[in-house]
Amino acid sequence: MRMWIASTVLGGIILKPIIFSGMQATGVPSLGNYIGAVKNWVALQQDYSCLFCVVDMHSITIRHNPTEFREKCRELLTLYIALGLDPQEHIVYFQSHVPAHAELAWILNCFTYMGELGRMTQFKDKSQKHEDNINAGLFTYPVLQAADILLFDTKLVPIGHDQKQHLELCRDIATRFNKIYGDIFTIPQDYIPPVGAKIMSLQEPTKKMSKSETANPNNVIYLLDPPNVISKKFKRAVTDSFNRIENNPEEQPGVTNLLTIYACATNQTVEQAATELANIGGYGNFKTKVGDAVVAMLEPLQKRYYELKADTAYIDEIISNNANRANQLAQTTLTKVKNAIGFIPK
Ligand code: AQP
Repeated sequence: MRMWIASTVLGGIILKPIIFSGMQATGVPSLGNYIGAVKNWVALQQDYSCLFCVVDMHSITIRHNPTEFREKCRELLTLYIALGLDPQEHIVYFQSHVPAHAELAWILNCFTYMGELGRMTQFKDKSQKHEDNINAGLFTYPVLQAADILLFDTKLVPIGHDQKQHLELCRDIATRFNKIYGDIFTIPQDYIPPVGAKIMSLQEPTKKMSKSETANPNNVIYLLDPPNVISKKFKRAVTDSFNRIENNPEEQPGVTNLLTIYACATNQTVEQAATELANIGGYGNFKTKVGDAVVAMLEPLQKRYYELKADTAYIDEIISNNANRANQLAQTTLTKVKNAIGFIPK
């Protein structure tokens, strides 16, 4: 099965539609990254051929210590596998191991307008967050993201709400390119999970939970937080003075966020979770219950992570083998694009 994706696509017969998704190595992934992204990727592996990328090239719009960055990248790839992504049947790899990402990004830069990039809310938010380092990479970030997706004839891109605007831009770039050169790119669609597409900060529940948050670690549950730390963070989570457990994002953002987390951790709808917890007896008990559910969900995944981390030979083999498969697959679209533009073949 190892070459399944490569052989079916390179042979021109696509048995299953392709999914591409990625995550930046900007910190230990958060509970938001798991619920909003990876948990869904795991489920989607059944019906799609998937590429799951550690987008290390995207990650360098902020500065890192090289040794720590290397560790973060490896940690994220190992976590992908511990969380349930399958590197045999699908492809799990580092973006920087596939030069075609950067090549296609440059080409797509020439088909993207400054005005379009200037409208991206993530660029505006991150420019405010990193005022001393508003680099061109941050500005053209969505173009590299478009290249990631379009390189593999991707049909479906699982994303959280925060990435919707970028995917729309990707579709616009692909459509523009296709209008000039014919049917080169597959136009991708988004997949937004029905629950948990935006998990909020525990202390400031009107803001998204983000893994690179460092100002106050109580805002974020990191996937490798030990159980006692997870419980403590939930106990400190901000709620309100209504003293009722309801799905009411406008008036009760903190409670609604905890309810959503509980629903995702116990595989129920938010309404089912609200009914179950309505009479739990106060916010203290409610927060303990949510903490316990998250610990129960994460503990086996953490155990698996530490086992895999210790097996360095196995992880090395996956890194090399999966990079080869991704490189092989990436050439099909890149060659089509280069030919369409008029570059002379090697
Ligand atoms: N809070 C969230 N709730 C649901 N989904 C989320 N995602 C991120 N935060 C939440 C989804 O996780 C995937 C990977 O995201 P990313 O690392 O590429 O970048 P991001 O969206 O900027 O995530 P972070 O955690 O906020 O990273 P930093 O702090 O580095 O900016 C995406 O599918 C995203 O929607």
